[in-house]
Amino acid sequence: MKQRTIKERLEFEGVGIHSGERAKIILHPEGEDSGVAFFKEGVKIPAKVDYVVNTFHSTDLGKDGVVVKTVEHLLATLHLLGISNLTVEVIGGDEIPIMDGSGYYFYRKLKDKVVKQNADAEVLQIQEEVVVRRGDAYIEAKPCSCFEITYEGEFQTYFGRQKYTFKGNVRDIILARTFCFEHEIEFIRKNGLGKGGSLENTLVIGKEKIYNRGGLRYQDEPVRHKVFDLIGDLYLLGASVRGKFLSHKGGHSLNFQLVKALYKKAVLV
Ligand code: 3BW
Ligand code: ZN
Repeated sequence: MKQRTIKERLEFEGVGIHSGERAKIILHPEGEDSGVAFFKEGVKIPAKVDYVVNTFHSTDLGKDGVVVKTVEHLLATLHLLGISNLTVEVIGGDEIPIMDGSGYYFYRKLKDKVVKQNADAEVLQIQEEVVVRRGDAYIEAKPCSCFEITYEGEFQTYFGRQKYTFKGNVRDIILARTFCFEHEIEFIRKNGLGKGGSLENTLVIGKEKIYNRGGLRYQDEPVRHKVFDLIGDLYLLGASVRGKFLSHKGGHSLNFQLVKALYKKAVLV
């Protein structure tokens, strides 16, 4: 696989789900071997595991006191498109716009702008099984020349148990929105988060119903979104990944643990 960037700069604008602030991001093409990075207030933050500063309800990166929040959905879209060289300039707020809560807006604008470069892309291949755990949650990564991700969720309300396996078709996950449970909202807001969260960008799940008019985009939308999140967090390895993944009730912190563990063990192909 060749390295990829974009043909020309692209802009997105919108509210941050946690900060509630409007921000603009400008995606700039970059040359071979540049990698993906964020740029804000003169500081360049590589999209790599070493720069993770928070994994509570989002994945945030930081360096030299500058923070860029909620990078996971944009990174997932870049990972799915194999875009390896690009800088994301963040203007205004300190958070990537949530758009409609899925990767759809990013994907739609980016997909026709992708260009191949000459150098071969780095691909991270899982060489031996790695498992990370926290309480009853775990994520397994196994060797495979494929890229396959299964997510198993046990949701208290409405959805119950759900399991979904992604086998590479972007359409199966790109529309899946972020979600939260009605009973979580108070706690999230008390923590100063979710200020930009609304039915416009989040699937809000009640005990017996979905609050969003229009309902679900997939019958198992939450677990598909969880797969999407993991694809984004895995891109913090700094390269596309090959392997078979199973996440049982995982989230950003466990994803982060996995990425740290893989960083040591995986081998570049
Ligand atoms: C709630 C939950 C999250 C809101 C406040 C009020 C409303 C709507 C939203 C985000 C990992 C999947 C969900 N990360 C904001 C965020 C929020 C995510 C975390 C998760 O997609 O599990 O990428 O604020 S949790 Cl009405
Ligand atoms: Zn998400």
